[in-house]
Amino acid sequence: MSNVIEKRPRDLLTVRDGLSHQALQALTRGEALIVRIPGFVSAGVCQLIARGLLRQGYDDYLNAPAVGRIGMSFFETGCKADVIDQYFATALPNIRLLRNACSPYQCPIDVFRCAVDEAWPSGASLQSLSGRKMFVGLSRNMRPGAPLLAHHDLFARLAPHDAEANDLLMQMAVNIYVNVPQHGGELMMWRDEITDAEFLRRRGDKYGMDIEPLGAPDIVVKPQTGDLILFNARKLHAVAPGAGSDRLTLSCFLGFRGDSHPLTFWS
Ligand SMILES: O=C(O)CCC(=O)C(=O)O
Ligand SMILES: [Fe+2]
Repeated sequence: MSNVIEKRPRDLLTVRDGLSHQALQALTRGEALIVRIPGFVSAGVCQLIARGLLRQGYDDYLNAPAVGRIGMSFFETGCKADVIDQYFATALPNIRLLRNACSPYQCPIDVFRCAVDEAWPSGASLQSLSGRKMFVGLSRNMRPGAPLLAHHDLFARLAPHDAEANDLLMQMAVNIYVNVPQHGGELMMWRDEITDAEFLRRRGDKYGMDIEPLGAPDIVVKPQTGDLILFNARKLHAVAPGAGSDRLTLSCFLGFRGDSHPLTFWS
């Protein structure tokens, strides 16, 4: 008879002493679904960076109308060769654009990249795809009233023939919350995973699935300004519409390929 007790992952782990190896391992070992690090950026600096981002200005996603962004998400390429070329041509210029938008403050994604490299024994670096450096640090603007539809994020779907996109053991989503509306804007997550084929069928011609028919989410987290939140992006997740002000984030993915492999960053 087995005396192994199956342990359900903790829904949310709040870490108050900053990003650490243990905090990252809680996710990679499946011990937590969401890790929250409060105060990664101070509220005062967030306010100033928010101004810089809004001054820079947001364009809508090519394939997700009503979601504003600075920089391009690899998700927008949708396996189209010309959009993939556009993504790589703008990757490094867009990293610099975001850095300038945050200036004279440090771009929080740059600080995050250093902190992960320092915390993870095998280090961490910017993801390349077939020798081309990817973009990292996408800023999203969810305007009042706009939800982010339910979805999971899967690198391999977007680069089915690239080895670097097909050897991930986990894809973590990373968000730094630069401005959070007073009401709404919660991150919602469902514990059950669905296959990508089922996801693509159920989302139809939209980028994600409507939230209502999914029923109540298993986990709801209201981010606070300055939070760094990491989660397992393979779980269905969505963002509730906010009210009052824009919901501004800086984001990336973090790829895990095993304890002795470097982590990688991309957007
Ligand atoms: O903005 C958020 O809280 C989550 C956005 C998201 O879907 C992601 O980072 O993968
Ligand atoms: Fe996502």
